[in-house]
Amino acid sequence: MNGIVRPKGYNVSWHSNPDIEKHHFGHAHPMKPWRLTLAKGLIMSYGMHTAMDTYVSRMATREELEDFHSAEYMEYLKTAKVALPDDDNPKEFNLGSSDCPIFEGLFNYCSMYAGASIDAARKLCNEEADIAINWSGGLHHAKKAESSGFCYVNDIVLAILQLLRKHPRVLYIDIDVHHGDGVEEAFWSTDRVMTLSIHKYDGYQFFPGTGDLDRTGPDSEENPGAHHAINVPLADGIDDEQYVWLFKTIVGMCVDRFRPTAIVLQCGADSLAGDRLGRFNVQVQGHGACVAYCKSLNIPLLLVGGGGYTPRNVARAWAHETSIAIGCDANLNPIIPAHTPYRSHFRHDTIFPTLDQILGEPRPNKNPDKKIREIVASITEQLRFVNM
Ligand code: V1S
Ligand code: CA
Ligand code: ZN
Repeated sequence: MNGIVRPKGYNVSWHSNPDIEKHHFGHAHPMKPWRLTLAKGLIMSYGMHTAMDTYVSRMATREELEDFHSAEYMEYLKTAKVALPDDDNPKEFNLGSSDCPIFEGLFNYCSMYAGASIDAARKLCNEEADIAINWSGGLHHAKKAESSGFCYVNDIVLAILQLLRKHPRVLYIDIDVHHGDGVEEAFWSTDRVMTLSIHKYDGYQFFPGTGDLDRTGPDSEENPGAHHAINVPLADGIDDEQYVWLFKTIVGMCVDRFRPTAIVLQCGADSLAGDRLGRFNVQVQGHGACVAYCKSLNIPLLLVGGGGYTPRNVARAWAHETSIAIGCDANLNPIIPAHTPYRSHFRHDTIFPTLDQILGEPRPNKNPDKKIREIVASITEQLRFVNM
């Protein structure tokens, strides 16, 4: 066996629902809920589920969804008729675009991934889990009354609202290659949530076009949210060495200054090398090192998924990160077990497919070390204004 032992005195809860995986955004659409089936297959073939409390998540209720979303938007989402995407005739609430198509079972899909994040947050609040995981969540672009960028309901905001019932301060960290604009906007005016997103930013073109370094919160010093939004804009091709250094340095500073009592880490896997939409050169090891660092802080931790458009790499990263959560990463055999479902999807040039090696042409690294140090200097200065 692969040495999977349930960690003593340490609880990890895993929230998933096979019904989520069956939904289809459409043939050409990059978001494939089926990547969750691949991830689950890897997690279970390594036997990791035996070291966690596993829950089949339930659907969020309308009341729970309306903790953040408007009743009008939820009503429209529930009753919207399946239609071919049409970018020329924008529908209400941005539904029906090619980014956010209306597909069969849409409302159930949204209620299920949101229910899983809400349940996961409650496990942390009740101290029934030290780490709670929902790989189907992490849909960070959704707004109060608008879908955006493949996200319809913002499960992260709903989960943070649960955490705030018990926790005075929540740190939200977002390693998806895109800017976590929906979460940032939702908590823009509060000093109880600090948002930190690391993302590709080129001023305008790369979706969603926001997240510059000087976007730090409301301008008015009287607004409690001032200085509580942290944005780390990067260029193409950042590698593990730079990314992990930056992550640990900035997260370390935020934790020292803000003293969060809970952390939510959005683990969008489109920051990995070889992603269909992403532009970075981060490897499974570097992505996982961010999870390991958050775990080492010994603060209740919610892990959610997010983007990730090369399904075999998404599955690799989230399986590896599950192993970090339960503490068996050092003991795993990197060769993917022979009985893994859909094992042929993981094949590459070596004879045996492995968990940690991902394919993809390395992109030239356009992030000079000097620029990375300037980002850290700017955030160091910003954090001086956060009251301790
Ligand atoms: N980049 C990108 C991209 N690709 C698509 C797309 C491609 C084919 C389709 F059939 C449908 C959509 N859309 C985009 C981006 C949205 C990226 C969302 C990332 C989500 C996340 O990973 O952060 C979290 C889950 N949309 C755009 O760039 C907008 C357009 C401006 C260009 C693409 N067209 C299709 C829509 C309008
Ligand atoms: Ca991000
Ligand atoms: Zn993304």
